[in-house]
Amino acid sequence: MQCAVATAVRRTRHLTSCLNFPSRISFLSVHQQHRLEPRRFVHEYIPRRSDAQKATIYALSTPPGKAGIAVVRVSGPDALQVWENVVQRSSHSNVEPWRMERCRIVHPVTKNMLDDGLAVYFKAPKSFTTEDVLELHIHSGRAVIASVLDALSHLPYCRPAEPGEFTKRAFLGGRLDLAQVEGLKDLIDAETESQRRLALEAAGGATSARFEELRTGIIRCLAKIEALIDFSEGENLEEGVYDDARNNATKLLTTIRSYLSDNRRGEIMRSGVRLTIFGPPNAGKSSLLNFLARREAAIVTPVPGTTRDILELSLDIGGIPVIISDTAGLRATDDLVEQIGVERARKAIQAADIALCVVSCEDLGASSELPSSVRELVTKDTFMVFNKMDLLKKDSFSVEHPYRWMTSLKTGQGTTEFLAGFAESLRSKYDLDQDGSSSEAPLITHARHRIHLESAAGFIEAFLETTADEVVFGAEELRYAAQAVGKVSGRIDIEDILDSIFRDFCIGK
Ligand SMILES: Nc1nc2c(ncn2[C@@H]2O[C@H](COP(=O)(O)OP(=O)(O)OP(=O)(O)O)[C@@H](O)[C@H]2O)c(=O)[nH]1
Ligand SMILES: [Mg+2]
Repeated sequence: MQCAVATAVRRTRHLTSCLNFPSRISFLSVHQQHRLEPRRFVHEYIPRRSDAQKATIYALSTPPGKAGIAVVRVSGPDALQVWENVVQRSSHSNVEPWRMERCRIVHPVTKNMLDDGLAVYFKAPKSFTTEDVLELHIHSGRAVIASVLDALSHLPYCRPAEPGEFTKRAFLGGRLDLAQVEGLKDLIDAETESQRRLALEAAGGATSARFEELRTGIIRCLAKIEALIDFSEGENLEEGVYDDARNNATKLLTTIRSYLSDNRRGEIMRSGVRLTIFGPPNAGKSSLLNFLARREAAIVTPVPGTTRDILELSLDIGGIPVIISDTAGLRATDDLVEQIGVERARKAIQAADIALCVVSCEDLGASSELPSSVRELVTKDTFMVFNKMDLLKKDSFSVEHPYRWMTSLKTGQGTTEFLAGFAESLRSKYDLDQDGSSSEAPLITHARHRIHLESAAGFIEAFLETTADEVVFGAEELRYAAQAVGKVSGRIDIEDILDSIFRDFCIGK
């Protein structure tokens, strides 16, 4: 039976590949032709060693400057030869891989000693790049680093690495997939606890595993449909295979849709929440920015209309990365520069993930109504800070709003409560715990992931629109869906999984 299935798979693949011929497509409806279009854009990616990869590369892997240690990394087929030329040890035994050794680093031509350090050799494929790798741990000083890099440049088989080339080799060697590469970059860039956790998850492969689970699920549906194509005529195919595939595809679609309707939580956690402070002139917007930044970042004066252009700062609020914009006070004005500032402020409010409106208590109307300049911009999701409470004469204050605080940025009254409440609101909005971690890490952390998942959802929907008589087209839609999900990790060759699934696939199961 397995053998028959394998033959069927081959035949089916031939059949589906035939669909690319224009003569066949001309028999299809416009709708079907449209559905088949994307195949032209699907390039199956098979990692291959490029010529450039054969070169041995080197680079300083730690930041330049004064520090205890600097690491120079060498990767490629001649890494061991580099060792022989620049590393001098007291022992004459063979180099033992993955073992740090005390050594002298010498110039390969003059044999002058450059530094006293440590060296370690990682034998391929058990290294970061999957190639032979040599790491020289030297003292981090400008002259030491320069002399070691200069020494390596004298080796004709070595060249300086290009930006990201070590990681690129790790990807090409299959050590990391694309989602892990992104995670690694995010980990290096992480500035807050929530970013670190999210990036670590992606770099460690947990994110890729979740995408892979989705892709495998789609391929399981595809395997059933392809078997149906080949066994439907005259062979004993257990009933319900098509309905089974449809039910599974519907479940997968629900899962993908749930990942997509995440409020862009992962992207926001990775790149930072965009927070725009807005309000009438002189309300204390710039004072609030300075309070959050704990420094005099913005100019504060008693003159209404002080802030003209947008001032942007990146801050960590309760473990969450926040990009705060201070904007010009909103008012009608004849001043051209201020008009531009007000226009920019309006755009910044629209582009914000969170808008924070600062209103001076002095500017509230007799029955606590908001000034007209901000009234139409405030929604139930807007964060409200009623500032200058030190100037409030009335005992009662009646503005009801879910996110509302009262402060005096002059006396400090209410600011502690505001900061604690604001951080807590951010955490609950983005579903984070006290320390900035998330109970369930969001799957989508890059716009690229979202595009591919949306496209996969579209193909599954198209599959669900096909009838049992159109299984050939249905199979194509599922194939595109699997490829779209595979693009997230850079694995879009589905043949391997298809084979492994078919190996224990039994018709009707
Ligand atoms: N009494 C009092 N004055 C405050 C308070 N907060 C800020 N101020 C003062 O109000 C004035 C305006 O503050 P800013 O922070 O520049 O106000 P802004 O909203 O940025 O003003 P524009 O940039 O002109 O739109 C300054 O003189 C501040 O010192 C407060 O809580 N109480
Ligand atoms: Mg200002």
